[in-house]
Amino acid sequence: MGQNLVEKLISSHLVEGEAVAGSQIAIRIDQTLLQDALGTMACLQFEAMGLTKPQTELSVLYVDHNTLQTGFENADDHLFLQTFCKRYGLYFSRPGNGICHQVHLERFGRPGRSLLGSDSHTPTGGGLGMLAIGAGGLDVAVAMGTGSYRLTMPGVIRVLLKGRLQDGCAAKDIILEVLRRLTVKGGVGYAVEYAGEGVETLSVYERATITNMGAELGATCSVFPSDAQTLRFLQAQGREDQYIPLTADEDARYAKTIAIDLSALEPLVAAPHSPDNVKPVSELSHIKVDQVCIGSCTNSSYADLMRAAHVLKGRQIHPGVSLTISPGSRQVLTALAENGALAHMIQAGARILECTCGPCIGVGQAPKSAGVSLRTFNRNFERRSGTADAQVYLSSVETAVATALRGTITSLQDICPTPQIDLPQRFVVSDNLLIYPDPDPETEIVRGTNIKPFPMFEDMPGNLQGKVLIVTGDDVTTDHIMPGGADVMRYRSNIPHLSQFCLVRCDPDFPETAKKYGGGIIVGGENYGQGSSREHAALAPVYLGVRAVIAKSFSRIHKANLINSGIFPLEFANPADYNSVKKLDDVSIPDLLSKVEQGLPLEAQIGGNTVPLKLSVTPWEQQVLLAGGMVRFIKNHG
Ligand code: MIC
Ligand code: SF4
Repeated sequence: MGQNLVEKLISSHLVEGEAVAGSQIAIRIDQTLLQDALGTMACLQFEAMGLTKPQTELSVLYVDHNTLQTGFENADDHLFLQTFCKRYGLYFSRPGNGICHQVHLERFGRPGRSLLGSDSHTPTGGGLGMLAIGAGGLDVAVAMGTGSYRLTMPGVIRVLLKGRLQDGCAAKDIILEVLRRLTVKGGVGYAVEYAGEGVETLSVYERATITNMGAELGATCSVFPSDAQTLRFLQAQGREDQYIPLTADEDARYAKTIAIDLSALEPLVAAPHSPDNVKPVSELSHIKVDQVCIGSCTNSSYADLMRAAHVLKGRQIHPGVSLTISPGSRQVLTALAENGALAHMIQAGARILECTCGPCIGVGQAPKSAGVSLRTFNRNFERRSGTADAQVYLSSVETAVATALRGTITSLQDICPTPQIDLPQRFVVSDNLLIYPDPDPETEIVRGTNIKPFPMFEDMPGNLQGKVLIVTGDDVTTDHIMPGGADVMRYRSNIPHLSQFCLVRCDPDFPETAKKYGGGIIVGGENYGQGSSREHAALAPVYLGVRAVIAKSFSRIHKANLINSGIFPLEFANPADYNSVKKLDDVSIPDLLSKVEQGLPLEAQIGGNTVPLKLSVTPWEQQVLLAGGMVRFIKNHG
């Protein structure tokens, strides 16, 4: 029997286990990606685990999230990261060089290679035929130090693309259609593989938009074949020698297949407050928009911004709209500056921002009160923009630029034909904001006062007792658990301070309640912890004394982060029991540790009821939990 592309990529990296869906495997990691918002903590953990040398082909650390520098904290973190890279031999991408996923695609992405990144949108690399997976910073630190990563072999969903996109439609509409059909939970436990004749009509940039937002499906990764489009992209980057063709076998099998006729797609948007709340643009044309933001790791490539510039040329944005454009990388910005496209944007009234995440993570450009913002980003979770009552819609660049001109949600078909953009034969490749590895073990790592050592937590008690500190609803995101935004993000290397913001978006009293009762447990609904890979959403709760979360189900990355932090991710054996739990109920889980060790059934007493629980973890994860988290585990076992 033949193999699908995901199976091929995994088999060629397998170091433990069998590439059969559901089984526990370990894979070799060729490349790692860290970004500043998770990287500082990951570096502290790398040191705390006693690791000393990257075992990967290449490891890169990007400064792209925390670049606002409203105080000394971010700049201190940058220096810490730069000196860490120097000491241990990592590439360091300086602030201003661009958003990690865009720069990685341009400079390091390579078909057939594996990449583990401490950012949930690392699967962007799948657009280049990579096995690219997102994880928490700690998992990336371990992969960097040991060269391998453990995961559950995903099942594979095939998305068969037929036909070709019509005028006004874009790659973003393809992934929005997939989200509409599968929802934000639909990819959990799966990888998504794109196939069919429609694939060859999509450039690497368009493919990367699609694989990027596979994160919103909860999928382990998404991947496209490596073909003539891949070669063309690598040529433009001066890296054609790294091309290899990759495709699934004809008789490959899939867990399921969904087919999308590209010719029948219409422009779509994700309405507030979830990327799967997808609606046709045609239904929303009455909505007046205050702000349009073009950028983020989903839609800030050369092709995206050139299309925007062509449409803006000689036109003026609507007086009621503020249009921001954040180029994905310095390479993109340089190309736009050189060919004059930047001038068209500026003259049309666009506000040009730095090549960083910026508004996507609530760092600047918060909309006005109850403002409507249409963004080419990947997440529109409530409050993520920085304005509590803002209404954020997600769309393609085509729809965004048309909307900026009209002032209401508009399809580009109503303004002009979609401009066709060709890649330059060769981009101007300049790596002068990339510091190449040149390890020097004598380098002093400079730690600013905001950088607190990685906290080592207390031993897990044999019997877990306490209060239910909060009961959340379904689909709670890590943005709820540990908010982004400039005010909070600059404390990413300071868990004690950060813990004061923990879960305040669900319950402003959460940190106080946790302190008052000396910790306790969190109760969650379905898909608890979806979204970002930030392990701070586990480290802050554990700092506040939370040692178990009981939920109906968990998202993949957050569950791994809980385990790494020594928090038990327990599930209701009967999801209906969730309904009877109330805030401040007494909870006890007697003999938790010994029962887990002996594989005995688990149950909790919650508010006088007996509630059967499940712990679905691998034998390795069980050991990590029993050791009190990954840092202790690695320290003890090497
Ligand atoms: C995000 O988009 O939410 C982030 C900020 O890039 C996160 C990473 C982080 O929280 O540091 C992600 O996607 O994993
Ligand atoms: Fe940055 Fe936004 Fe992409 Fe996260 S989703 S990496 S914040 S641009």
